[in-house]
Amino acid sequence: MLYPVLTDSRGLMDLSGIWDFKLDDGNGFEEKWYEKPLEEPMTMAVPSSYNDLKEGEDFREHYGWVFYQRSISVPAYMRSQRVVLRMAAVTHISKVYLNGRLVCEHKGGFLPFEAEINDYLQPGENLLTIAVDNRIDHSTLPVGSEGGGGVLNSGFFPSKASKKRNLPNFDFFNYCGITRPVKIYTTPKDYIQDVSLVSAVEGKDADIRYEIEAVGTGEASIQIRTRQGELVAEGTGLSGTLHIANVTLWQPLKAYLYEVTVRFGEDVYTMTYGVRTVEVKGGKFLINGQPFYFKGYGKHEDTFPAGRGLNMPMNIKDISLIKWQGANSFRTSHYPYSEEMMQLCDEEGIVVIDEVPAVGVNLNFGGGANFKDGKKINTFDPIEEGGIRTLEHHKEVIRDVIARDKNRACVVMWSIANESDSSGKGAYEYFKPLYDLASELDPQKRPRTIVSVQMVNYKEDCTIQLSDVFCLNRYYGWYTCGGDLQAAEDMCREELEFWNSLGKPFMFTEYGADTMTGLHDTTPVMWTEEYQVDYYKANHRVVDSLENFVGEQVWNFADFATSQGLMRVQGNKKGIFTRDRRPKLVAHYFRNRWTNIPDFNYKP
Ligand code: GCB
Repeated sequence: MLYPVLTDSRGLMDLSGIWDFKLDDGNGFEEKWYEKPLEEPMTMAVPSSYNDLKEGEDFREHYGWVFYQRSISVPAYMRSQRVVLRMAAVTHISKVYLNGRLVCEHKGGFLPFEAEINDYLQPGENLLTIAVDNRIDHSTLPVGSEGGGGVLNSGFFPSKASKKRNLPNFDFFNYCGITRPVKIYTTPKDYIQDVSLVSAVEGKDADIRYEIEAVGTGEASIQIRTRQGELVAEGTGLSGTLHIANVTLWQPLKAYLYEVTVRFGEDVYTMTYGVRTVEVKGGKFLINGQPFYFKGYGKHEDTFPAGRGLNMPMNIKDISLIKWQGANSFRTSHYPYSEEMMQLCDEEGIVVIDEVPAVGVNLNFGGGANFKDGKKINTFDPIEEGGIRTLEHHKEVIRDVIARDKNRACVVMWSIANESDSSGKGAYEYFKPLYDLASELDPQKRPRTIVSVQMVNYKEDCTIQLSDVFCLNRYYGWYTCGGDLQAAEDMCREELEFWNSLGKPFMFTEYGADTMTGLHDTTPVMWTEEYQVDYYKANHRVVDSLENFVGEQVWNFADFATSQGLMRVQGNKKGIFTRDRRPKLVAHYFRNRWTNIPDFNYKP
């Protein structure tokens, strides 16, 4: 799906601002709140998660629907074109109404969706309402406990619930709302629907295969220019191959983007495009033919008080910190990030592992989420017996993330899930079609992975058969062997030697230790800043000696908000930076390590 841009043929309006807002009291749909102005509404920022913007537990932990509303008008000269309403992300389920009529419904909180609204618009003011449901269960991605569990951390002691609430089967706060911009854009009636670009590089030259998908009739053409405006290649027709002589490649941390202009009839669409190749060969991960070493992080879109709401200044700051530290990459744990962040990574040369929101596809976790009628349920058990119901939606999110990000140079690999039950019975049958789907849909045929959870039976992990790169989340020295770093190092070495022997590239996509900033000790103990440094040193003694180990992404870039729990101190504290981006001791350790590790050819 194309990102909306302003061109000679296309109009664009951003509906960001203060909207009216109301929590559903259970009567919102029955009383048809979407038909008239909300009574006694609150104010609410769009885009943003709503949870931290008003006070009180009832608000922060609201379970169910909320209503957002504002009035819009679309100038008459724009209404003569095709008018499209586009939501970049609404978490998790939404119904969009214009003047009381349902325009569209959508499931999935991290990917864009849109609808043509010409038939719903009237001259003058129009009432736009977006109802948003934040409930998660066995059918949503991310996955939550069924039916709204109420008990947090009951542990050994009897506990009861005062109300229904979301019980995430994942470790980040269930922020929700209209988290990314809502826009209106227009196109001519005959228009460009999609563009796909794929590069092949030979010596100093590149061939760019292009495909334009268009609706209606018209002549199609494409032009590629340098950033200075010099024309380097052009073609006509809906598909073809363009040749760029003396190409400037997009390289990690040395990004170069060409300007692409596509025309179809009256319609014009412009975008940037970086030329680079990605390939897995033997135990190496090649970018532009050179063995690349990933240095970076698992991140979150998580800031105060916007929650998961688009925070452009923080995105700029984060990229600056990534560069300060000598890192070159991150994973969009655990959901696709905003289009603005992906554009920034394209511009700044940050290498991205793009993950779909499939976190929690694992009923071995979770506060009682995995028991039905007193019987243990396995993740991939038949649906009637309580097994996971995510498969169809999982296909949708893979389809949608590839449709959105397929042309991005920064994206070098798709992550199909995080910490799924990949050694469980039925896992191979569930995941094989998803890997196939990603290959089928991605014009660039990028490598695919599932980020795997630490487990005793790691040799039974179905990702061994399916992944192009083995991505491991491992906590030797924290969740196992916590406080005994010698044992941690020994166990880590034993497992990693197994992965190294398989002949494919493998890497850490998570490893880390919770650390309270300001806690210090001469003898490093868990939670101190010194322990975090020693934890990483122990792990590095192992990975530096393994030739197929192609990258280290720490958990996490910064401290982040989670549900409340006995293991969380106002959130997860494994950040290299605090939530407000101050460095912990370990940030300096990594700066020193990473500025001494080259981006290419680190391993012999
Ligand atoms: C994991 C998860 C991540 C958690 C992390 C932790 O393995 O993938 O979402 O936040 O562990 O800190 O426990």
